[in-house]
Amino acid sequence: MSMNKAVEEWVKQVAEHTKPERLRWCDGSDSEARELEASMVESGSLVPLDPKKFPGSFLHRSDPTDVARTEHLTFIASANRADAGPTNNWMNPANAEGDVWPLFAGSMKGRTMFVVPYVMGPAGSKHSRVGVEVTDSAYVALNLRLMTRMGAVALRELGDGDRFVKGIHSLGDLSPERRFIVHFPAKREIWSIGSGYGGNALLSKKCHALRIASVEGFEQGWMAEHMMIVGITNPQGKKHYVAAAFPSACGKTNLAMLVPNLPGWKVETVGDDICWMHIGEDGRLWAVNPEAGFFGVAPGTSVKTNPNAMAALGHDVIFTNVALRDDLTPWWEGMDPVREHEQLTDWRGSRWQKGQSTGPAAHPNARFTVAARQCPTVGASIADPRGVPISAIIFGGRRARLAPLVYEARDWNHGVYVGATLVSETTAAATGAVGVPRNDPMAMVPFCGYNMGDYFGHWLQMGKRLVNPPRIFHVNWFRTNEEGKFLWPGFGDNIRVLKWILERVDNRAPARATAIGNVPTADALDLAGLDLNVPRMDELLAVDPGAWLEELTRNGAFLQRFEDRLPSSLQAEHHALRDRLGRSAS
Ligand code: GTP
Ligand code: SPV
Ligand code: MN
Repeated sequence: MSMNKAVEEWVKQVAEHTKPERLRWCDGSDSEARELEASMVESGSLVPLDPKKFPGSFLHRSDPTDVARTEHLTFIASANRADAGPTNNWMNPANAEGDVWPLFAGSMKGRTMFVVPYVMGPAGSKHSRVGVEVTDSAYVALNLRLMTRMGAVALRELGDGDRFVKGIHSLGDLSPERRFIVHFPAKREIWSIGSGYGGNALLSKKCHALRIASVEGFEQGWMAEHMMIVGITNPQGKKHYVAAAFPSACGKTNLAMLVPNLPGWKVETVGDDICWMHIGEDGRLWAVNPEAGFFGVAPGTSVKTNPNAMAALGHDVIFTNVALRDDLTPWWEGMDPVREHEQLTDWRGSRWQKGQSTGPAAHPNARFTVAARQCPTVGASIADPRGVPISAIIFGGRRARLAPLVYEARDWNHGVYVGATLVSETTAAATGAVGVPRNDPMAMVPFCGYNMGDYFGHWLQMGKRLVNPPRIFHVNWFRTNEEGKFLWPGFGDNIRVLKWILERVDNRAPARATAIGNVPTADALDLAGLDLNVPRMDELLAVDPGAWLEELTRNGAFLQRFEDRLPSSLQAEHHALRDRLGRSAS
């Protein structure tokens, strides 16, 4: 493998401090992967699945105290606290040097240090970026090989340049007391110690492609977003691409792989989690998926809800924290019913039986890692260096009440307000309470590497530069009735909502203007073949001005936290909404 001077120099420095026993440059080859898998099987950190039913696939159990992102241990180390903003934990860079760097001293003793070069984005695209993660976790190296374009290809892309994001990762002693994920936006560097799980450890994903890239995008005039990307073709053959931002575990992967419950519609999966967007020469917004694989939520994934994901999971998959059947196949809640008296091994490795054991068999944030090319709906556009043109942007969250199934923002600035005031109930993707509503602008609160007041300003600026800005919508698949049952069938039936959205884009669908935006008229949604009665649809599409005024108050308090960094036009949107709600409530 061709070496790069700047990378070599940096790797040497890190090794001098972390003191690994061995150094291994990962080339991304099959033989390398087989070798790493074999050594992990031997050490017990990978369990091979049935080689006939799940060839090339493994189960990994992470430490039980290390099963989700830990937002309270994630920091932005910018020179000024104000540049991290009120939604980030800030760490003085000097304190990072003094308190966190010493934790890396000798942290790789007796271990192998893997040097993992990767490209985010299609090879040869001017939008792509190179990163190098050094890690003492073979699990991380194997995951990065599935999630990114990893190995020799990245060093080729970098050439003899020195512009790469530096990621230093060590498992340390896995103690939450000594766990830190620290980002240095100015020097494009990430330090992560004490966790081997997901977004804490696969530094290409949230740390590089969102926190560092969001800063780079702010400086260079593009956007790094927590969005899936999907192409949708209607029965007449007209295709639109859509990007959607939902908070963690709120439905991006499922929407990206949807199997439409309407005849004649086709779906192409481009990305399921991260989206980098640039203004093209035509003045439109173009999107690339920087990743090359999926790290998807397992529970709830089934042949019924997401057949494309299930088809992708047949071979060469790393499952993390799922349950294991005695025939060495994976299982999780929502996959298929367990047989009567069936005993499983749960995510911790203990025997488990439905109704007899406490807690779920799979961890609620159990995940699968799989290369994107294994998904039947992934097409050629994922590798297109130009990306795909975006016709609509969708924000959404989990709201048991209030937010209607779908509404359309009045224009770009109002859409930015809708994104900035996104509220969603928390999920198992991060540690902490589940089901608590929180403000999560653009689904980026855990992932924006700078002050979100400036981030809102960046969105507004991007809108000004766009010739034909995408229309902006808000969806909510998660309204429930008094018994807590979902009112909307979701999954494949979400195509009905996407159909209306794309007809709005083409100026062909009716809507009723409300204070919060445009809502489908009673007959505008295609509900053919769906058994939903009129009162239920009315409830799903209702806008209650009194309840929205309460929401407005809550959002007003949230936006105030940005003080003088809050753009005045967002403040103006807030007041305009207050006036419209006031008029419709009286
Ligand atoms: P991250 O990878 O954490 O960013 O999550 P994500 O946004 O990709 O979420 P994902 O699609 O994996 O969905 C998370 C959970 O929500 C799964 O358990 C899904 O089964 C469930 N879910 C997804 N779409 C729907 C829907 O339309 N209706 C309902 N009721 N549940 C859904
Ligand atoms: C998320 O939490 O939004 C994820 C999973 O996509 S992780 O990579 O662990 O952050
Ligand atoms: Mn995510």
